[in-house]
Amino acid sequence: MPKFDVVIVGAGFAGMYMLHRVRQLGLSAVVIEKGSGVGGTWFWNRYPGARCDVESLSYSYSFSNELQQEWEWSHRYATQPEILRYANHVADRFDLRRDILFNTAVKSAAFDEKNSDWEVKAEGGGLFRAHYLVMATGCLSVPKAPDLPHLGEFKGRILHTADWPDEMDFTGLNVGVVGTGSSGIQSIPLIARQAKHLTVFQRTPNYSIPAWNGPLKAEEQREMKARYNELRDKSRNSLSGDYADECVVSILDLTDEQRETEFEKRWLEGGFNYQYAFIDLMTSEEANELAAEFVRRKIRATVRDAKTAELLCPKNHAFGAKRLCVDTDYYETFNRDNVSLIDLKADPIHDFVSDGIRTVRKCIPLDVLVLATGFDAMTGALSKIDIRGRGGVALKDRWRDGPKAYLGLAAAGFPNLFMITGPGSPSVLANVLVAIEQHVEWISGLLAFARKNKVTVIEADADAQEDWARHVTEGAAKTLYMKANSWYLGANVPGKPRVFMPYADGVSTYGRICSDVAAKGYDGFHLS
Ligand code: NA7
Repeated sequence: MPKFDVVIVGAGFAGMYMLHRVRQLGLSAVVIEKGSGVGGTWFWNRYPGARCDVESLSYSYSFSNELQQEWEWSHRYATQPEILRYANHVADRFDLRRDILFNTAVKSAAFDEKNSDWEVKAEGGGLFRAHYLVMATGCLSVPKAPDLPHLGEFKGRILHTADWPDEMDFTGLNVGVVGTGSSGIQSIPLIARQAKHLTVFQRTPNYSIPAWNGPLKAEEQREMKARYNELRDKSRNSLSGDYADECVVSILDLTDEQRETEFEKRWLEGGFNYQYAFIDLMTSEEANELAAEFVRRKIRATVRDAKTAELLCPKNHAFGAKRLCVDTDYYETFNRDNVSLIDLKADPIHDFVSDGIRTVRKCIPLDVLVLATGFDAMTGALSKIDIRGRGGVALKDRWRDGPKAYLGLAAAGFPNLFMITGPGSPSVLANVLVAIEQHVEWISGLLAFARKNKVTVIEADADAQEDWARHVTEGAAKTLYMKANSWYLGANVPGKPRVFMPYADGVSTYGRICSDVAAKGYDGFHLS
């Protein structure tokens, strides 16, 4: 059985950088990757319109100045193919592929208490041993199982946005899209341009801000790159991990006119800039409602049919409490003659027939059904692998009432195992590239410390983990994130415990805490 210092699961942005850092430490490593290429979420999510909702100059690695200077982004928000090209460029540039095993899914991992290492099993029988196991499995990598009544009766094509074929042409077809989160909102405008007819099945309308995407001018890119050190520092010292300006003014301190001017300015800047408009948007219901109503007015001004506009206006959850969407022509798409909207709250799906879908009120013929129904977020990929720690205890059993991980990085009872962007860390509330780099660098620091100090077993302390879980819950309780049935809370997966999973107090606070823990000799860990 091959033995490595480190087995890394997943060759997305987290796994690739972890491999690079581990090599720099002089440790042996293998990355085990289910897909046939690198890129993780950007490898799988190939649906039309898939693009990052963080600006590309920000959503990119900062660890190598040469890399960040040489790579040219074509657009403000890069498309999935461009991000995947970037991931491949990184893999080639740092010669990562020779230590990545593709087309191999990890099935289980068990801690061997006698030898203090991990035995990792792949589907198909491959066995690996490693002193450390790093889970770089991503927060949004396991599509949620479709929970639609009698879906099996439908004989047309069914696609999930997170498992998209290389080629898909909707010309002349009747298409249905279920789901109006980011994936639905990004794909609907492009599918509508091709399809004969597109029916959008909406359970909950979401807030979406225009991206105003466009080519990134060479001059602008040069200027930004010249300021990269400053911009990256600003990202690390922010709430969100982005270098966009986060306003520190309370919305309630402004006059109506000043407020309107600021909202309009932020709307025209586009994307998450709008969410960062005021310090209290995610903490004050009054502030949040003002921001929400501004978006609703924009929807009403865009969508010509007043009834459709009203259905598209979110009214039952706080602005930003479900992840904000960033779109190109989403609301405009509902002005097309070939697009219709079904409000599933008023007219739920009854069942499927061989050539269509029946809601309670009507039968809609479909050739293709697109499921944009989201993911078993944050814990899905970790629970899917049978991870056994001390005493053969399964991680998914330990997490039955909700995930607990010290700093969102390591779990008590699971020594020498680390999770990149695990539950309890900023992860999905942050620009995830910043969150990934911080975790990878912190874990690398710990591995270097362990080697220097002849530590062979690293394990989170159970009390430190409890305290951390309480701290994460208290941080979220102060916010309006608790005011929506979101995947942040596990509310999208039937039976999943309702626990707020990401760390809401911000990237800079979290980074400082992690640095303090390290400075105190890895306080909260047992090192032996
Ligand atoms: P999301 O944001 O979880 O959106 C999934 C959508 O699918 C959402 O509108 C759901 O409605 C809807 N949905 C899920 N199950 C059903 C069923 N059974 N019936 C009807 N509608 C359903 O996933 P995305 O892939 O769009 O985005 C995930 C993240 O990826 C995104 O935030 C970015 O960070 C990138 P609901 O709101 O639950 O009523």
